[in-house]
Amino acid sequence: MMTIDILSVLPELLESPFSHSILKRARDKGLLEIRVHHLRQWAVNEYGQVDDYQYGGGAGMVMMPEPLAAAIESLSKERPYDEIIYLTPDGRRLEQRIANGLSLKGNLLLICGHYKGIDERIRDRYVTMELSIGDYVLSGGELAAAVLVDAIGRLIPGVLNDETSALFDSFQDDLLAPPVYTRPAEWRGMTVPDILLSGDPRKIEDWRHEQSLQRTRDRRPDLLKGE
Ligand code: 6GU
Repeated sequence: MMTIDILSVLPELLESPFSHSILKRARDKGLLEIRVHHLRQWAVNEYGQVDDYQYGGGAGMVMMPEPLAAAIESLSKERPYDEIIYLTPDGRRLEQRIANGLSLKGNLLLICGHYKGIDERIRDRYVTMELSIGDYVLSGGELAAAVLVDAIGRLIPGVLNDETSALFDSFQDDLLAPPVYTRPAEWRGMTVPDILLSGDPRKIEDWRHEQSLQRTRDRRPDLLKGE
């Protein structure tokens, strides 16, 4: 059983993403537990304050160290974390191999930043990994956390069955996935490639691989160069 705890000031944003489809199944099967914690539980005062002005001036608030430290320490007493991950646009860019690695861990704590981010000392003291989901700015870390949990959750052993196997995903072998078709065999004059109807598994496998290569060359040559 993998446990993912998430610290957030907007836990409402994280209610739906884990309650459907494959992540729902992972939770129902007891393979994944997700707990979302409201950072305000650890606020510094009765007003629920968790952020403050930044030293040195400038627009935007910074998440204070005390609530984050209290939350991290309190949750860490319940279960030791393999990684404490801060979602931030200046983190390492998430890619498939990182998700693969994280899917084999036991307990993860995700910290969603807001405003201008969290006090640097929390990063220095507690955070073991910093991840971004791409080179653009989101208004908070929650949607990034949802993306990360989805990418990890579906890889946990036992979550996917043969039909949904992750082995053939785009990126799993640094190639994009080939095109796919379903019925009808002819739709508005457009047909399905003959090979897919041939019933010859070898030929189909070769065709798919060739299509994957072609598609990757056309769209993402950087993947072939191992960039
Ligand atoms: Cl992890 N957080 C925010 N706020 N923006 C992002 C991001 C994370 N990754 C890409 N953009």
